[in-house]
Amino acid sequence: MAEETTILYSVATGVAIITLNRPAKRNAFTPTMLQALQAAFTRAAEDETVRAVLLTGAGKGFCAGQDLAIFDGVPSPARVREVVLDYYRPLILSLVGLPKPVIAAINGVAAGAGASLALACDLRIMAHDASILLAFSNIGLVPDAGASWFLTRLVGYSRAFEIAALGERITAERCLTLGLTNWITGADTLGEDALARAQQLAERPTLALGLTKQSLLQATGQSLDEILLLEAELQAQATATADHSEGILAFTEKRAPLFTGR
Ligand code: LHQ
Repeated sequence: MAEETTILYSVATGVAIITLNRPAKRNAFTPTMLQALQAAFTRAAEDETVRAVLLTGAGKGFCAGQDLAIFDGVPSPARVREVVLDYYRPLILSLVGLPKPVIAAINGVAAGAGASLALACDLRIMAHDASILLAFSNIGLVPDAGASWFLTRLVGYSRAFEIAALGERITAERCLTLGLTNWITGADTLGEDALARAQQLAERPTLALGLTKQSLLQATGQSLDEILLLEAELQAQATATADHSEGILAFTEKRAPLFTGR
């Protein structure tokens, strides 16, 4: 399969649908694919008609993480450091910096850096038979691509350690119990349900959601007063949006608001 087709991109009613598309390899990442995925995030960020992003995988898996076959054996520490810093770091930063809600529709196993990618999304919906697998320790590696950061925030240290150290598949049911996924649904209804959730998000006040993402992501790493100051700044920005004016008008007119994302 040509590299350029490893990431599919389409837009439907305000939702950018990004599909990891190397199904024969469970959508394992090659460097070119990582760059194409980052470009897709940038495209979704810049397109004003896009108000939510849906990320999913083609075929049986969501993403198997780094393609281990491309290294032709064990890569040098320098090469691994380079891949993690030059490809995964900007990818994850572009995902969390994307000022629109991103929902992962986890259609199969999300393993290694594929799990990291899923955990970096704002929301997750999983098929009943999907799973999350911190596969790193199974090959003697440590969590990367932000998995340590996201996992500890989502489930706390001890559960994060259990999941990372044992390298067992976490079923969708357990992900729901642990708070690793927001929703689960049938394998046959995942596409439809994920799109409905994304469309629901696309009808919300997009700019305010982007600012909300900023404050929530920073909240755990900063002091209360730092967050109080940040919230004041972000609130001032949100106040200047057309969606805020519409929200106030709709409230006074006792009707549902019609947000335009501006
Ligand atoms: C794969 C992969 C894969 C290549 C399935 N690579 N082919 C960053 C930077 C630098 C270095 C190191 O790491 C990192 C971060 C990481 O992501 S490290 C973690 C990498 N990922 C893994 O260790 C997961 C390895 N894969 C698996 O455990 C299983 O394949 C999973 C659980 C993902 C899927 O299991 P199944 O559904 O039973 O499928 P399968 O094992 O039969 O795989 C299907 C095909 O996909 C197969 O190819 P083949 O040609 O034999 O049909 C696999 O070789 C290939 N594949 N993962 N990561």
